[in-house]
Amino acid sequence: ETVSVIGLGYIGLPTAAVLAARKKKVIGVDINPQAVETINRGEIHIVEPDLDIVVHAAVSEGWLRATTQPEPADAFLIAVPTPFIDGHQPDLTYIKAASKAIAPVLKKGDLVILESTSPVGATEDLSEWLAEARPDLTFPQSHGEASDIRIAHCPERVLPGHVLRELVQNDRVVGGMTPRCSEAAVALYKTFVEGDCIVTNARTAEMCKLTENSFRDVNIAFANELSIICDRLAINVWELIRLANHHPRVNILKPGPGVGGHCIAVDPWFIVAKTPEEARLIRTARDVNDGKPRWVLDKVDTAVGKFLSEHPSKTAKDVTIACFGLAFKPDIDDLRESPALAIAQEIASTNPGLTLVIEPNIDELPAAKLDRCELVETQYALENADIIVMLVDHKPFKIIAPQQLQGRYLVDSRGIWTD
Ligand code: SAJ
Repeated sequence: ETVSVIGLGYIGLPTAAVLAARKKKVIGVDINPQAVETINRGEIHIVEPDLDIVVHAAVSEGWLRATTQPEPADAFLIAVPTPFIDGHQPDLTYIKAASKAIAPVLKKGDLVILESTSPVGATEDLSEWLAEARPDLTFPQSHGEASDIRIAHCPERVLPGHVLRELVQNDRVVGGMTPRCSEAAVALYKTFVEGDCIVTNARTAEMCKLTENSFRDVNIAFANELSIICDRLAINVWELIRLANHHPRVNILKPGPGVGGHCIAVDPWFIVAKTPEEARLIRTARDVNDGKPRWVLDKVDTAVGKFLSEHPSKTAKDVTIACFGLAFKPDIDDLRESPALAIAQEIASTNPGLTLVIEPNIDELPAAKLDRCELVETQYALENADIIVMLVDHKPFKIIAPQQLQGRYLVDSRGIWTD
């Protein structure tokens, strides 16, 4: 049995490698020729702990091979991006392109699984696109259990940084377009998933993934809103949350500078786009979280104002601001959709003085809008900054002693120093 994984990114590549490690013949397909070359050399183009070792072994033992052109296989696993476009509408272009690419090589009996996080109905759309391209084959929407091709949606739910472990250990929701489609998909996942494979239909599986990330977004929004309320009421929100969480049925998440990454800040919009009238809380949570970076920036402005009023001999040009952290969450190097990065960029472009950036997980600054910044070590920033803006609670920042912060003006969006 050959499995083809379409899209060799943060989900597709680890999945391909794990399948190959279970001695499945895997053909990885990606439109990016550099990624394909890198993988065929046994190397990787993304950052994920231990993935390099697994990919290297899979390629050198001959179980995994990458290509830009789809080839025949028995199962196709689609793991391509589903971003949103203007107005927060889901963009299914990559799924459509993947379906057009695999349609010519499909044969009777094949299984197609959509893993990409998708709005409700996308699996049915995929099936339609395949049916349009292959009128000689039958598909579940018209032929049910008798169809030539089986189609299912099985969303991935792995946490970046723990992908290899979570791919194997997490339970999987398997939503077939028919019960036999689910059965075929479960059989494939059982080759590497140690968690349960729970069967449902495709629409419920789509909604399930969106629900999980919306649940987290709403809960983070609650924490972020509390932090703004407490600031207004002169209450330490970190202490407040600690106290409230002593209640056996209360578990409040952590406020921060906003919500980043490519999932939690995106997926709730897929629900809002389908049901704008009904999804009121989900939309508001997005607004609260998206508004948090602006609130942090206002706090920075206030701190600068205070510094200047207490140092009358200085002007705005003399103020050095240090931004601690750029990544979208602690202890990773991923800057995509990072509120910390957005805040640092805004400070860099508006601060007439010096802006310092401390990000222990990267070696050089991304070019965009940070050209007026300096990437420096923690110690240098602590000695030279007037205003310290805590944006990401990376481990090395947590051990900074309170006396090293003395006399500095702090904006601590993560509560690691004001806890
Ligand atoms: N954040 C807070 N406060 C918290 C927790 C998180 O401000 O208490 C922020 C983080 O700093 C970050 C953002 O939220 O900016 C998202 O981080 P995260 O760790 O919650 O999630 P992701 O985006 O790394 O991964 C999520 C996971 N989903 C859930 O936990 C429900 C993961 O399991 C999914 O597979 C992934 O989205 C995905 O691909 O959808």
